[in-house]
Amino acid sequence: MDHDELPIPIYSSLEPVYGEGPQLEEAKLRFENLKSKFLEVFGHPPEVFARSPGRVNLIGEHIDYEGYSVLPMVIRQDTIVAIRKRDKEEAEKVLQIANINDKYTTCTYPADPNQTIDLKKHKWGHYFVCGYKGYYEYAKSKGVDVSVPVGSGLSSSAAFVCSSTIAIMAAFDVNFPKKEIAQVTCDCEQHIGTQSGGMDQAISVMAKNGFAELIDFNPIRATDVKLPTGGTFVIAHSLAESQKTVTAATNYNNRVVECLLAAIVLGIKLGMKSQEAMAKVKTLSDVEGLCVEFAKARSSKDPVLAVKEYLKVEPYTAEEIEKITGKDLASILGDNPTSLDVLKVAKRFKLHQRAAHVYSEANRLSRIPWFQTSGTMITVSLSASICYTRSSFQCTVIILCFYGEFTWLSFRFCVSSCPELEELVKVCRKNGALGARLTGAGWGGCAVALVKESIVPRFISELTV
Ligand code: NG1
Ligand code: MG
Repeated sequence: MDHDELPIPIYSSLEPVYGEGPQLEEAKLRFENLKSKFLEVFGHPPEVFARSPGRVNLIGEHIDYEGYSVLPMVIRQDTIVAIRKRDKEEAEKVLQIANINDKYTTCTYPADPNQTIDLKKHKWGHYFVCGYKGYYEYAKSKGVDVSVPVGSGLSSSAAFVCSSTIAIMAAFDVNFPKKEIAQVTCDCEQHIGTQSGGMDQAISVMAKNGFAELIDFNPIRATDVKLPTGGTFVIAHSLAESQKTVTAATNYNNRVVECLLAAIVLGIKLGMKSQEAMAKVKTLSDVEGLCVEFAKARSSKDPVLAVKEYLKVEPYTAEEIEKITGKDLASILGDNPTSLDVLKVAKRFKLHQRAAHVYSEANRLSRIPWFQTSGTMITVSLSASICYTRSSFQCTVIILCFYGEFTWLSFRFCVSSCPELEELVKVCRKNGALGARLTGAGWGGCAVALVKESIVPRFISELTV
């Protein structure tokens, strides 16, 4: 059976997940701590544990929500959720969510899965409620106790949402194929107010030991990619926190909205009727086909050229877009409250830059020859250097290089809108990284560096403050 069709494994022991030796010992200790904290807070031991790993994205940034493939891999750091379903007799029908770290105070929510998450008041427990609501879109029952430890290293909201969803499923003794869980968790993290694309949840649920995964969307699919040996990806935290839910209106969701508007305007410029564009076009990948069709009459099928030709570089005002579409922006955005929040603060819309980024990043990914193989990576010899400087998304600049006979996927350079991360990337490069860049949404968080195995210990010690 296809890996993605398998149900999520519920382990009866930790060995298959953590292997053996110090890692397993460390994991056992975490589970023991979680168990005693649970007992201390709720007066009962947990019934089940669920774990979901965090991830690092190697290439394909800010394109998952536009329907394009990405290449993440999971990391060992994870989130563990312990759960117990309350007995029917137990009085209060509430969700109580506690954390092993006292910094995160216990949260209580109604047991009603139809509750609305209060996005104006951000609480860490909201992520659990995302999983809870998502589960109920699948199945029905009530009353849960939970204790959650903080993930270490590269923490991920998706790891929390996924482990919560899996724990809830396990507490209710149900299981689904991985690709269905991936879709449910992608959809339910949207309750937190970010219009995320689904990469993080998909890789957390569908990862396979020893591989990165090429993740495709619509429908979600994972293809194993074996990375070259001899190199190590080192992930380092810039210590700047990216508060994506707080800054969503100016940062993440702003990019999603700009991409949608770019897609609709481009669709119209390429010949679609305005009504048709607004009804059919949801992402830039929806318009790509149109660029190709339209380009038959022209010399190139490259959507980047269509962007150059039809979207002006100067940012658009709301009035300009409304004139092209014949509709006001709020109704184009379908009265989605998080998109309307974007409208409240955005003065201008960078349609050209966003579309150019998405098409060229997606193109770069698709041109990597090993993605054309259906199974694992093949060794390719590629003499060309693909160099691309990206400033169009104002969160990352990447140059990717492929060297001669042996392929090194090398992240050469990265600049971000966050000074701490820029600095960290420079430090990585100065200390011998073949390349380094930020990973994920940006505006804080982690950098990923590709380092030759032989220098890893020295590299890590240079980076440690
Ligand atoms: P991070 O960096 O984990 O917030 C976000 C999105 C991804 C993807 C990347 C950019 C969530 C949960 N994840 O990741 O879907 O769009 O940014 O490539 O919002
Ligand atoms: Mg996240």
